[in-house]
Amino acid sequence: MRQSGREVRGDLNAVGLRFGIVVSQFNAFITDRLLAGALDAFTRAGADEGQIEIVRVPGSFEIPLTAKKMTENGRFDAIVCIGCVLRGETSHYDYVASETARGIQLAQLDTGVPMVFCVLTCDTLEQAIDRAGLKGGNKGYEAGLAAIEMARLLRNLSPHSTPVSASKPRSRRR
Ligand code: INI
Repeated sequence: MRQSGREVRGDLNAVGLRFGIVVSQFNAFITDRLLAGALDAFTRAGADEGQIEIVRVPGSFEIPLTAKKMTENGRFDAIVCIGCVLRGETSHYDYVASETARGIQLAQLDTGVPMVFCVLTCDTLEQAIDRAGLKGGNKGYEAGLAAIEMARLLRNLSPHSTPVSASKPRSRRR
């Protein structure tokens, strides 16, 4: 399809970017694997250890406040929020899952720092295992890539930057 105008996007180059990762210790069996996935994405994209800070919180509910606090001194280009909420017998799950999601969204809107939502919300442990790279894909890896892309995108959107992936002029179709 013919496009007009400039296209701005983020690439997947992590060189020179700084990342925060907030990890819930609740369901650590799952969240540790999501963390490993995110770190794998950063490393493959060219980041080294010095560009990444990992902060551990008790449960998913504590992620939003911590992520927001981490933005205060402008150290991070993006933050990955890692948790795993498993449905139990009561409505506790609903409160933790929805408030965590809402809090993370509010935190990124308030601060302008991209916060990637990597909080699994699953009915069973097996569903979480399937998403934490033990059998198939790892949502932590996907979250790492999303953090890199969003960090780059926001840099390219800033008023004084030259977009790295602005569309090349296309020849006119007749
Ligand atoms: N925290 C989680 O990250 N996952 C859960 O499944 C969970 N459940 O089921 O209770 C959970 N609860 C703890 C919560 O996140 C807070 O740490 C706690 O309520 C203290 O504020």
